[in-house]
Amino acid sequence: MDKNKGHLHPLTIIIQDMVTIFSELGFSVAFGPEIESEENNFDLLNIPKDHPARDMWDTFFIKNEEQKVLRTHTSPVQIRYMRGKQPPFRIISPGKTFRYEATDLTHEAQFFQLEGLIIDKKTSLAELKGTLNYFLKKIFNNENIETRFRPSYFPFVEPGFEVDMSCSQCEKKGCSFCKQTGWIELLGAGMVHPNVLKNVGLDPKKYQGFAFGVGVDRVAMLKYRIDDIRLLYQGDLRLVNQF
Ligand code: 2NM
Repeated sequence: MDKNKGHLHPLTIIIQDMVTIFSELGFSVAFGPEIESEENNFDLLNIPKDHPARDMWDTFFIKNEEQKVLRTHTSPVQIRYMRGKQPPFRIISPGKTFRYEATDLTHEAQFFQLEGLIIDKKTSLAELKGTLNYFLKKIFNNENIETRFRPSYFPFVEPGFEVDMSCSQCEKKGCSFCKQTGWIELLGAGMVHPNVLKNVGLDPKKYQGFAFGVGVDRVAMLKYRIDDIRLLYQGDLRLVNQF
């Protein structure tokens, strides 16, 4: 490739690849603002004010703007999409997200997330698992990838899971990427909580759904073997010219 011509950033490449994979599964792409109301970012997602669950997200608040935050996830995009529409829905929301965190090898205050959402009369954890398995095999270009669901807590889903992927580097033999465990924690997921459905005007007796969230930076780091997330945001030509 002619390095002088300019080219896409690795994060852009990954997001485009993810959009292609989910488009093939019938998902449309939804966007929303990076400055959000606390209502869309928290309340409607079943994360009430003064509830300890809110501490799961280290939040940037906008100065002199009552009840406005930098979105801590892209779920508020899905809240906006669901409100006032009739299911079935099948959407992904890729975008920038923000958390008030100290920066290190694996944390940045600004990063990218991609969340997915399906709402229909009938869905299942089997469909969630099938969707995530298909996605991971495609994005890592590796048919041997498996997933492992561990029960976990997110206020907006019930049941909720943390999803591990079998290590794409060592095929479960154990290596430095997976800290010798053979598994890599990669996604959060679950069945959408009835309160969230009610909050956007859907009847939880009529509709059900599942949702998942994945860190785009983390996928890029694993796929391209980048060991410091900060390299993705420094514009260093020695990194970006490799793509
Ligand atoms: C995750 C994990 C589990 C999620 C839930 C929703 C909504 F809006 F439907 F309630 N969107 N995304 C979700 C669920 C996100 O990320 C770790």
